[in-house]
Amino acid sequence: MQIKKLKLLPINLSLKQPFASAHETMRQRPVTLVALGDELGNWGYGEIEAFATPFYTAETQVTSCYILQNFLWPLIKEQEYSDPRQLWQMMQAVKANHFAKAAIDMAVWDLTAKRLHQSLAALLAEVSGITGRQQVPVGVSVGLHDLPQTVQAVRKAQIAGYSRIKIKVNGNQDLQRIAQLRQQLPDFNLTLDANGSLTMTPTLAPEIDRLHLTFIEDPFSPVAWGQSWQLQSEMQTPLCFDEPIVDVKMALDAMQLEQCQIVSVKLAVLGGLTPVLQLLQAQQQQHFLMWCGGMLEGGIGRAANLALASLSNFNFPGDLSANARYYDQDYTESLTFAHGQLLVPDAWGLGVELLPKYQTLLAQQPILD
Ligand code: OSB
Ligand code: MG
Repeated sequence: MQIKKLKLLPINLSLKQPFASAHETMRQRPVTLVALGDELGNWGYGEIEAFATPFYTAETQVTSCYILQNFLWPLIKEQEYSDPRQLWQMMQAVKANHFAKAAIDMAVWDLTAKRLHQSLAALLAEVSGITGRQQVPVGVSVGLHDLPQTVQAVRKAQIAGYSRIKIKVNGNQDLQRIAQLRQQLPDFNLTLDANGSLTMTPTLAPEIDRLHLTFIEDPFSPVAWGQSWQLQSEMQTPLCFDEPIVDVKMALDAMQLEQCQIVSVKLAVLGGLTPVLQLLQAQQQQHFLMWCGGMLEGGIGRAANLALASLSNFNFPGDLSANARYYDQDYTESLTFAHGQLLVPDAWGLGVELLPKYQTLLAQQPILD
């Protein structure tokens, strides 16, 4: 097999409502659709998940597109391959730039599954040897709000059937809002994401424990490993790493050094489906819990996350909400969501079609050298 053609289509999605975290408030979600064409005329799709700004990660949409087109594409163009993992290996001559690599890797896996007349979910189950699921229970991530708005958002998510609700918090004093929320709504599967905004104090562990969380994500900055170990050793609540998990080694080190008990896996942050498959393989030896994180994906990125999260080794409902939770108008058809579960498509590849408007726009894009 050979990849012969590359097209890029920038798409700016408008969020239904601003999404605020300790890092920034997002109103728009720019993504770039990456289309790769093979020697038989098939196309596979990937999505660049970097943000417009470098506040969450160093890469941005502009830098990812630049690296993809000028450095990654020449490494894989017209190279003979029989397995997507070979092309991923060829891209490793370029340092970091995981979002750019992930977009290509996603498109190559989509293309490969299409050529094999399989869904991507079925192909991933086959290559990993892990049982796949046809329906995946999913969670929701609620941005920063005041208490009444948080209560309302949680109630709405409960009605929609989400089986795990994550709430963003900003700073130690914001834990009081969650304690008040817990008084009103004591019984649901709650996690918090502090995006590194907490400070270690002698009372932090009991303050978190009394919230009865399933786990707490990223209390401290990604470099504050000593603090995470200390907090975890004082606290019953499991600690989960998201932002520090930028590659397979980091995930394994975090577990081995007892920094956390759970990892949030984002295929875009790790650099594609290929490194996540490596992590799943390592999980067979070094048992640990993981789940599928989210990055406010557009239609293609969300479908790739779902294919991955369909593997039964993902131990908690992922941040993989329905397309309509974020966007009135996504650029693909929506995944089927009912009773807090997403249905894994069984069409070939990612299993979602671009909406006609975007098919037309993509057709008008030049084929890049
Ligand atoms: O920290 O998990 C995060 C969104 C953008 C960047 C980082 C994060 C998030 C979310 C939302 O929490 C996840 C989602 O629902 O897509
Ligand atoms: Mg997070």
